[in-house]
Amino acid sequence: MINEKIEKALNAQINKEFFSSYLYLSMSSYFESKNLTGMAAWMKIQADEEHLHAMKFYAYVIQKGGRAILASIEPPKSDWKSVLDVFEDTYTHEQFITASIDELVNLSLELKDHATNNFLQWFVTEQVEEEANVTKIIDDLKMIGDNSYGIFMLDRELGTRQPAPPAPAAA
Ligand code: OFO
Repeated sequence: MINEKIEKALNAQINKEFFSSYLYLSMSSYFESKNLTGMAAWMKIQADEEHLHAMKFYAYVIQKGGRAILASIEPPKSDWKSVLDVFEDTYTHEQFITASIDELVNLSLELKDHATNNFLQWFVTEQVEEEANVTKIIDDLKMIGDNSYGIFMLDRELGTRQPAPPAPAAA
């Protein structure tokens, strides 16, 4: 049995996670267009992970006896001024997602929904990692500035990213 309020909020989060996947795929496509294949691969893995996040929420709603409702996904941005601009947008978006997860946690506490609170803790931890990863890339990019060799080397490094092992269906 799932509380109606939490069901609605979790469904909204499913949409946000799918949007995240769409946004990062759009960023990957932007990098492809700039021949930055390592960064494109990094963003593609990021997009795939966001898809898994959406599916984790989807599975949880169903497991709790609720109904997962799929809403339309907003078209993401498709152009950026620079590589730094892309990663700064990524960071801003992750902060938005962190705030959204925090609101879900607050709601679960308000409703004394311990199962959902427990489920959400995986995402609380994940967001710390997501923000830290992007912050590191932004710091590197600020150090590199306009140096094209630096961008070339960072592209190579980001291209070595491996997909994370699949997240369990329920935390
Ligand atoms: Fe789903 O963590 Fe990023 O958005």
